[in-house]
Amino acid sequence: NRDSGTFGWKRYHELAEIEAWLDEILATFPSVTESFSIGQSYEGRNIRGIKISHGSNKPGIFIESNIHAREWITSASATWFINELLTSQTTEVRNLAENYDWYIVPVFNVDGFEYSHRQNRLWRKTRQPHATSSCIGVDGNRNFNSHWMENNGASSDPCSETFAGESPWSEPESKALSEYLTSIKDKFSVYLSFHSYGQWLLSPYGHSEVEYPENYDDLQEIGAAFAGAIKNLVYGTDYVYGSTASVLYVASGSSVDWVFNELDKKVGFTIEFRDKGNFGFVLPPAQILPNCDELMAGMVALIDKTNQL
Ligand code: ING
Ligand code: ZN
Repeated sequence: NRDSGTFGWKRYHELAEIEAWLDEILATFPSVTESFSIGQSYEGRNIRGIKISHGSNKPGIFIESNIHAREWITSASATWFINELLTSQTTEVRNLAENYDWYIVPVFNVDGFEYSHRQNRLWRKTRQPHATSSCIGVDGNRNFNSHWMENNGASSDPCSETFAGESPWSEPESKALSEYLTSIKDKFSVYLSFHSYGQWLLSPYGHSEVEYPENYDDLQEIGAAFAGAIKNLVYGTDYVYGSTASVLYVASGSSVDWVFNELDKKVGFTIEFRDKGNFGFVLPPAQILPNCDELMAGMVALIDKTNQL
């Protein structure tokens, strides 16, 4: 059941299609799914999520996807993953589906995502205007209140792609997510943020390349399991793992760092999906399903290893 109905994963879908599909899924699996809302975006759109649960109080896993508008592979993969949790009959996936409470937000930056479909394919930020500049939007992944703007890990220039915002939580989207996550903080233990591109599994911290979490060795073991499982698939794709600042660059005020530091979570990762720059953000639709296969293999290994530690 890789490609069901008129939705499917052979092309990218816009927000209205994703929401219609989500409603269909909720109507088809009413006993194990629940709709939730993070809140409203700057332009007034509802930021929607789906909870998948086969019973009360299983350990929770939260997936935030498409915080950056142009990273379309993230919502394509998140919707595929939702579909797998609900329809796959393989033991590995059934175990994932039935032993955890899943909270999945397939398109977090709804305004930016819509803009990337209609106006500018390579738009990254939110869509709130700025009082003293004609440039629009904030990097949602720099707007969280954890080491905000420290160590040059974000920009104070409204025209920059990594503009951190006027203040932490200046964006209604990040503020709403922080409040929602706080309200369910006892219900989840793993936080994942989907991005593209580069084929990395990034752990905290982003804000510093000299500081490391006290459980960094554990996070590295999880990273090795994740990358190994993906490498073993027929595609042989390489993923590199390590802390965000050491593998990629210093980035302050990210969602994962905030969840890790302020909500006291021990397992938080950013997954940077395909590719390594050949197509970059404009990943061809033919690579959606291969990327999804890698996500599932990596996810099974990540959860397995997390449980062993
Ligand atoms: N990369 C992420 C970014 O926000 C990142 C990298 C991950 C930064 C985790 C901070 C924390 O820049 C992309 N491609 O957006
Ligand atoms: Zn991103």
